[in-house]
Amino acid sequence: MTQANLGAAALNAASSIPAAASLHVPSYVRHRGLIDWVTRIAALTEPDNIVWCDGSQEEYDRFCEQMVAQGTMKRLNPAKRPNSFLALSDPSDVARVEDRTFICSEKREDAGPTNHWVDPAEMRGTLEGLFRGSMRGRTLYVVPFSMGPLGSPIAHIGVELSDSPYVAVNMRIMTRMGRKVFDVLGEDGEFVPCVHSVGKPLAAGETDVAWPCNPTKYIVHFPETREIWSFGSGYGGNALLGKKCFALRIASTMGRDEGWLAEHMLILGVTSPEGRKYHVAAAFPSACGKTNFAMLIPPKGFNGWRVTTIGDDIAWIKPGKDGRLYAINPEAGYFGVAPGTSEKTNPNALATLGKNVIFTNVALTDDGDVWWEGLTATPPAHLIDWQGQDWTPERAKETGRKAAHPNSRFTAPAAQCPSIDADWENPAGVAIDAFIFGGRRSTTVPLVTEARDWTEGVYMAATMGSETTAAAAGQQGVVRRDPFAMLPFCGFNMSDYFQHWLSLGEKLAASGAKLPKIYCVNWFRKDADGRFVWPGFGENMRVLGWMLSRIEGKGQGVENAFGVTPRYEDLNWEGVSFTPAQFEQVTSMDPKAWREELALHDALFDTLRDRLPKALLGVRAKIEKRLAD
Ligand code: SAT
Ligand code: MN
Repeated sequence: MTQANLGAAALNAASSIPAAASLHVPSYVRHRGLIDWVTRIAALTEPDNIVWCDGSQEEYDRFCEQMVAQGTMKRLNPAKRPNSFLALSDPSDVARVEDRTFICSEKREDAGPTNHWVDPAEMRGTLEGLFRGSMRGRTLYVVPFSMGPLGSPIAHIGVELSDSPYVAVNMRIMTRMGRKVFDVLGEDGEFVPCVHSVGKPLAAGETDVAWPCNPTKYIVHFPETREIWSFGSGYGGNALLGKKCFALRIASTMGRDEGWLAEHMLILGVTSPEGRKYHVAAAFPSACGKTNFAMLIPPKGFNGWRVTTIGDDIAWIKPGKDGRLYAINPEAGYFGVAPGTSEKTNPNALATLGKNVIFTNVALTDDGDVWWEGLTATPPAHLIDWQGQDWTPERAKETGRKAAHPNSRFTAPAAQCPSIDADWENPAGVAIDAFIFGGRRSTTVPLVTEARDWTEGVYMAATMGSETTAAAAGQQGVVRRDPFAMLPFCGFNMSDYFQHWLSLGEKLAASGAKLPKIYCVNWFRKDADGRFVWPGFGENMRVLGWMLSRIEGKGQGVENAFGVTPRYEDLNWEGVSFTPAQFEQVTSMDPKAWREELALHDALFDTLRDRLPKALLGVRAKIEKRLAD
């Protein structure tokens, strides 16, 4: 970020700029623009103290101790869960707030019809009102962070100014946070300025007794000046600004301008028994099992295969000199959904959670450990639930009260994952062989389909639909279109985003490179009784195995209305009993349901019509024709 741009970042606040001395700027911070910006934000928000985070273990321990002393976090039993904590949020602050999330581009059309847009000048006025004095009685933490390995050509830097110590400690797990970032920044390096306040100033002598937040919430992005302002929430995706706000919304616009991709994708490696290694990036909406898929353990029948984890949520992907696409995981930790995580569904995640974890909104056991729905088949006889209330299985049966919030989370260091890939911190990234797009659909969409070409793949991804989950506030279980699993995370016009994908494909193809294959999957088909038919989890390896056989040019499949699908005999069924009839249930394509599906694609395209790439309508026409044949 240049100094000129930082000027734009400052709200005209300078009422009482604190003396430079009260900033306590460490000697290793040499970036004048950054220091000026911190000065201006401090003048606006009026914190009692300013702490420049160095990212050390000692500092992390100190912040955690402070929160324990205040009662905003609880230390778990060190014998069971060393160096781990539980935070319980305000019951109103448990998920991302999409209706309070704004993309304030200069022009409304650049945010597009699927984002909430407010004129940037008007929004700056609103923010100035909200942030003025908002940190009174609190400490402003200066949190420098790198998204991606420090100094990687694919990485970028941000600095978050937050009045939440919970944010500071979570950012230390989720990003490369601390002093070294200032070395990379030097005197004038670029960074994305992020300002965050829980929006609850304290009176003199007052301290927090519970999770601070404000009923009024604003999660605001200025794509042109690459700034983020977040007010009123302490929850992950709203407050850990390196994650969805920077690594997706702002980074997607950087990618549009600079010719790369910021995607809501896990990245995994698969190695065959012969030692051939492939890399796959896969997009699913929040809370659809990305973390489980990224840490998959191959089932019986896949002896000698290995799946390794590079990332579980976000991928930054840049074209290399050889025309291939190289991906890094910009994060350094997992902010995963706890409920449903178990020894059976994801043993690697459970092993990752052994120590050094911050849990949010899970239940507390009587011996000072954690529990959530799905962790064990039988719940403990007594718990303190996520709202701090006594909880027993009997009473829960009557009331339906969950012990852990459905969107309760763990924050854990990626390095603790047993399946972590040897290349997960490789600054050059890993070369992507396939993209997978998936949604949660109980009907209509088959288990797996391979796009015949890049454009058909972009169509599949663009028209993805999914039943909504608890990761976002709002009604659950309704199908909504979620193009590329990016609907809540794209920082610009979705039609321009589609065009960006199409153009990138054309450019790479023109350079003679082999493009990654594109697949559409659905693990979530249900039978007439509402039960999942596909066993999922480790068994998803069977689908992955088919994809790899296709990449190697060996696997068979049949042409379908919507790409190429495997027949029963094209998958390896060794070690599992899954009948051809069951396979039919998860792969069948009902022409009537598909005509209805196409009508839903049309509805999306109609919303996006102003800048919609014509090529997508061409694919749609071909699907319709094949359905009629
Ligand atoms: O809340 S987060 O955005 O960090 C997690 C998610 O919704 O995927
Ligand atoms: Mn996510």
